[in-house]
Amino acid sequence: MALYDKYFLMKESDVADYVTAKMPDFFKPPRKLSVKEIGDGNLNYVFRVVNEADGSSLIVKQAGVSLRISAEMKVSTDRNRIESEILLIQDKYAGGLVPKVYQYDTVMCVCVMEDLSDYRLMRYALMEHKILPHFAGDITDYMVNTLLNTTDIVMEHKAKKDLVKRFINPELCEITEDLVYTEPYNDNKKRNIVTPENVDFVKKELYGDKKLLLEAAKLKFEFMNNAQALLHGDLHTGSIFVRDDDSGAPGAATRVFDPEFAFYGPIGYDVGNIIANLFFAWQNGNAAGKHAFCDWVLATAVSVIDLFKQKFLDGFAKNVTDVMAKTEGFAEYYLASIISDTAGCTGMELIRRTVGMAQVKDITTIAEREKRVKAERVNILCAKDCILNRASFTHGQDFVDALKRASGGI
Ligand code: SR1
Ligand code: MG
Repeated sequence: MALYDKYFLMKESDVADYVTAKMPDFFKPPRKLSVKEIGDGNLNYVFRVVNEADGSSLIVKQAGVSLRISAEMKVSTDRNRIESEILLIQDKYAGGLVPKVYQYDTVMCVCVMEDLSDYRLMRYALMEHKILPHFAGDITDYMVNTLLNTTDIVMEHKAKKDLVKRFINPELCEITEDLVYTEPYNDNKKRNIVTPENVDFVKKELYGDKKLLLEAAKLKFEFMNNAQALLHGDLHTGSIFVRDDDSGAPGAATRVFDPEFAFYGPIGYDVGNIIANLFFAWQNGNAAGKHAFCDWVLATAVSVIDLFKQKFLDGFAKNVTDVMAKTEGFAEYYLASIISDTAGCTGMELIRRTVGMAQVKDITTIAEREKRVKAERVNILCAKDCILNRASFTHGQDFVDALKRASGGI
């Protein structure tokens, strides 16, 4: 049996032995372990291990040296430690909304965690046009609790700086700096994927728009330099599990996972990712003529922003420790800048998923060509509105109005 004292990338056939060696007491006898690789992301390998004798199960997630999306892209396997450690922190602040970590292993770059197989990926539920009534409430609890509690507003400042150090994540941040904040605006690495019918549109509206390029550059440096809170860092609907709320199972209907892009950055990056990915779901529903679903998506986007604001201000008043942050008017000032950053980040995510190398199935599976071409143009126009006018975004309705303006303008 392997000693696991040196890293190797496991295959399905290695995982049962690994679990038996590392967690000898987890599966009760009689044991008949089955293992299946179920990874769906761009980076890692995810194995589901089930004891067929009693149905108990867990997840083994291992970081590979090169990425699944591209063998040429190499990223430090330390991302697995970052993910494991942030999940433990988030469990403290937003318990019940993240998977439990049972154990992590910095040699094999493995995190062993709770199996959430009674949940499914939110993106796929949205692509079936499912309405998720608890989503806005759950995700705003998650965001306010994980983000506000890791800021200088609440944390003792030296303890916060310690976290900044622990979550320096240069290689994963570089992916975001390239894929979100650079390539969509100039295709400098020739990795953009542009639908042929939209090539001229993209040249004019993105590569050729100097005002947009300047604002995108400002947002890039905000992303790199505003160590505001410990972010999830990749909070799209493929990083969220949801469950049919009528299942009667205990626990929240929503679980947020996969925070390997975690680092100290601007809060608006996480919130903006949620809004942009709701808009992708809206595009998919709109192309399929699912009007009730689309209305729910827009109402949810409004609620996400407005509930976030309300919960953030409540949490701020209850938990603020910094003496100067208690100054009258500061909480509102601080929150207003988060909402305008959120608008900017919504725009950046909308654009990068439309023309960058990592696209989203909500858009790429729109089968009717004309509808897909239009959806992409609407994404880009909506994004530009969010980025260029971000200072005037204050409420959830402002985000939805931007989508409606863009949609009406095509
Ligand atoms: C090379 S990784 C591409 C994308 O997948 C991840 O989920 C992040 O969103 C990243 O930008
Ligand atoms: Mg991921």
